[in-house]
Amino acid sequence: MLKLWGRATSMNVQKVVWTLEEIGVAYERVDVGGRHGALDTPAYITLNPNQRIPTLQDDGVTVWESNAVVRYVAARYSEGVLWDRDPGRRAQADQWMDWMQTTLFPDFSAVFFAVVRTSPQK
Ligand SMILES: N[C@@H](CCC(=O)N[C@@H](CS)C(=O)NCC(=O)O)C(=O)O
Repeated sequence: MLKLWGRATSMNVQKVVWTLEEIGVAYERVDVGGRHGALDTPAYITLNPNQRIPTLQDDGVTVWESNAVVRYVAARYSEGVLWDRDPGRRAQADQWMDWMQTTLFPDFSAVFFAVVRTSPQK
C-alpha cells in the first residue's frame, strides 16, 4: 500500500492527503516530523535526505517535495481526471502550484509565523 510519511498538521502533507482523498486511493500515513521527530534517523534520511515531510513510497518509488508528490499521485492514479492529458490545461495547474510554492509562500510564511505561531507577548 502507498505510504505517506508526515504529520497531519503540515500543510505540505495536507496537500498530498487532499489529493489522495480526492482520488480515493488507499494509503497509510505515518506521523513523523514536528513533535513526532524521526526526520533525523538514518532510515528516514535514506528516504528523504532533506529531512523534511512529506515523503511518499509507492511500489518501489520514493518521492519527496510536496508538489512533485501531488503530480506523481495524479499522474499514476488519476490520469484524465486530476492529471489532465492536455499539456496546456495541465500547465494551468502547474503554474499555480509553483507560484504558491515559490512566490506566495515566502512572503506568506513571514506573516504566518509572526501572527499565528508567535505568542502575543512576543
Ligand atoms: N518544499 C518542501 C517543503 C517541505 C517542508 O519544509 N516541510 C516541513 C513541514 S510543512 C517540514 O518538514 N518541517 C519539519 C518538521 O515538520 O519537523 C515541500 O513542499 O515538500
